[in-house]
Amino acid sequence: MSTEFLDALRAAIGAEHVLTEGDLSGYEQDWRKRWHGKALAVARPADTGQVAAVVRLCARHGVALVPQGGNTGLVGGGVPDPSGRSLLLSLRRMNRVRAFDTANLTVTVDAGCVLQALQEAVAAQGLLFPLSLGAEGSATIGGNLATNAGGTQVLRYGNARELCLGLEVVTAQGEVWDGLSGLRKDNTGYDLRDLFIGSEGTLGVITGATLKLFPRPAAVTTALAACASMEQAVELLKAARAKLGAGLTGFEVMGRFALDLVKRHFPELPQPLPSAAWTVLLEQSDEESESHAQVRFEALLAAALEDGLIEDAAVAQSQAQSNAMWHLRESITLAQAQEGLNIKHDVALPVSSIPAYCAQADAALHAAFPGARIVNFGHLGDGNLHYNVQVPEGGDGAAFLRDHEAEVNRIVFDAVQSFGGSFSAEHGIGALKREELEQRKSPVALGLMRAIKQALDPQGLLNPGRVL
Ligand code: FAD
Ligand code: 2HG
Ligand code: ZN
Repeated sequence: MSTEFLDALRAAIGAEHVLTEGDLSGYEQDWRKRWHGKALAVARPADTGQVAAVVRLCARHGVALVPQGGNTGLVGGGVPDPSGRSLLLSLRRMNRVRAFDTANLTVTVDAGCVLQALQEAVAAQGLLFPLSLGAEGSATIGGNLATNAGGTQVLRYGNARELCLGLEVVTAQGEVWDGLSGLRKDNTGYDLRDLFIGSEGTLGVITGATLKLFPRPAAVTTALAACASMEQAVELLKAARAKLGAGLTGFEVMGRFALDLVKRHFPELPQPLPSAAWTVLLEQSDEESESHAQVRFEALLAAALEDGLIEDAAVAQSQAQSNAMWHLRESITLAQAQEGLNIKHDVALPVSSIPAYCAQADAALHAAFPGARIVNFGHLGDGNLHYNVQVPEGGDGAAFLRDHEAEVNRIVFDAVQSFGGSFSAEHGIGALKREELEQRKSPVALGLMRAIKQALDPQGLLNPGRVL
């Protein structure tokens, strides 16, 4: 069967774009190196028509397929299982910017466009595509939409869902749904676009998207502030919102241990506030000018200092300093990877509950696992923490994960649930959080999700074993 299938695949997209030999680890292993899969083959179609042809072949031969963009996902959703029976469908060759409509403030792109390449193409038009995340040099628009990615600009611009006006999708049957509309308003029945966004490759293959663009702000300024406690960081957010309004475009928090790990693995990165218990990174976008932005920032920080919300602050005086501040923030994930095995939690909470959540979860974890190191950082402005756990210093990481990962997760997610939070804010479910979904989502919600999956993919060939 598989020879016949592979021959048909080669005929459909060209033999050189069907990979079965050589080092395929870039497709078969995830970014964190936690999942090591094996694909029947890697198919690299060139356009939507070829994607549809591949999906039709899969449907005819009963072959499961795993869509993949940049393979930067953090929940094991974009790599094949180890069976060697599913097809890895890589969208990376589909990387064209199809069309700008600058009057409508939209751009239409192929799903395999790399996010950073799109940001740059949009900037060349004098406009802004605000989605921004640490993996933007490799992550694709299709992957961003399939996971409903968040990142560092959600506070002002929303997550990937809010930035998408239209989609083009190849269905499980290999039909093309052309929903590439740039309309801001369209209440003509069920919202199919929103069904596919965040579906992690389980309902259809996203092949194109029409995205919202924005005018570029006149100035973007960055500052770091030192807070003695998470309570103060939350109070600072309140003050920044009140003083900067929609001008506040980023509000990230970094715990001391997260930055100590960065210092250990990237000692060359400047840390202007080396003893802060919590470092907040604030970003402001200003419609007037750089000097106007600096004045507003300095007024906000001076008042915060006077009110005891912060202990110290550093305002970036140049683009290079601003880049260095962001680089510090984006390096935490890399420092954690260098440090060794860890357990990631991407949780959402009402901002008002975050200090109490941290106190409760920290105490429960330290009581259960003395020496466990909590790497707490994230998008505080969105109520989204990456509340990660690094195994005890010098401990056997693999043994710790094998013996304790489930209990660590239970402690963290029980605390999250007790504050009305979510166990997955922006990374999705993938393979990693299926059990959590099963246990913590309501039976009614799960029933509806299964009915949708059954209706759209009755053969169960799209990314099986992921999400549901
Ligand atoms: P992949 O990893 O290739 O795939 C992810 C999922 O989407 C899989 O389930 C896959 O099957 C599906 N998929 C991919 N393309 C398609 C398609 N065309 N059609 C249908 N399904 C598809 N995420 C955030 O939300 N915020 C962050 O701040 C953030 N920072 C990160 C920083 C680092 C260093 C890293 C490594 C990751 C980060 N991520 C973040 C996670 C990840 O980058 C995002 O989830 C990203 O959107 C995934 O895009 P991708 O193209 O790499 O998708
Ligand atoms: C970030 O915000 C990413 O940097 C990655 O979502 C988070 O490494 C993590 O846990
Ligand atoms: Zn994040």
